[in-house]
Amino acid sequence: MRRYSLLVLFILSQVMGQLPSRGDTVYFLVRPIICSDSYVLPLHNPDDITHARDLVKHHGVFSQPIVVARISRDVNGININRNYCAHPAPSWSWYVKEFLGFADVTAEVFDGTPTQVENGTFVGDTIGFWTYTVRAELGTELNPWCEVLEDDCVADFSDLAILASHWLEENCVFPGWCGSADLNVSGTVDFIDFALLANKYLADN
Ligand SMILES: [Ca+2]
Ligand SMILES: [Ca+2]
Repeated sequence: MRRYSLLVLFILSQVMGQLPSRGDTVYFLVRPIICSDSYVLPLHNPDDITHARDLVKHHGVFSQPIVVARISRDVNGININRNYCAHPAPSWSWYVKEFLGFADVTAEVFDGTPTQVENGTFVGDTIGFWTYTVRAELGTELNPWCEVLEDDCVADFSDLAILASHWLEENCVFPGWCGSADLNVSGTVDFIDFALLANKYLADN
């Protein structure tokens, strides 16, 4: 029995060790020298985080400055990936799904910009933008709701009023997303957005 328990503990520790825990994620901002547009890079591995901090420290002039990552255009809920070069930071309709590594060079097919991903000029699912690198650390508690909710990071009736004023609007697009009422950047303001706001309201109040 004792041997069985130890085996279970061992397997659990191995599985847990391979899963990035929520507290391990550190968010970084990837942008060019002039902040024209940007995207959010979540990192879990301590070595990757150290390298990203070195890039910030040396203002991007460091080895392997290019971020190679797989992206997804299937946003589920509120998107952590926003353009923090603008204020308030508008949500992109895509995000970094998987960090693949840092590189000195990438193939031309991976070069582009966040804006080109958004407008469909860049159609691939792997990015390695040549003139973009890690320029700032955003911390571990990045809260995208703060960019959406009226006046503060808390869901209240003023936010509900905004959602109601855009109710059932269609053709919501970047950067406005129908006055930020299209919370999940799906293109329409509907019950899914209402459910997202309702859940946030229950969590905040
Ligand atoms: Ca509010
Ligand atoms: Ca929506």
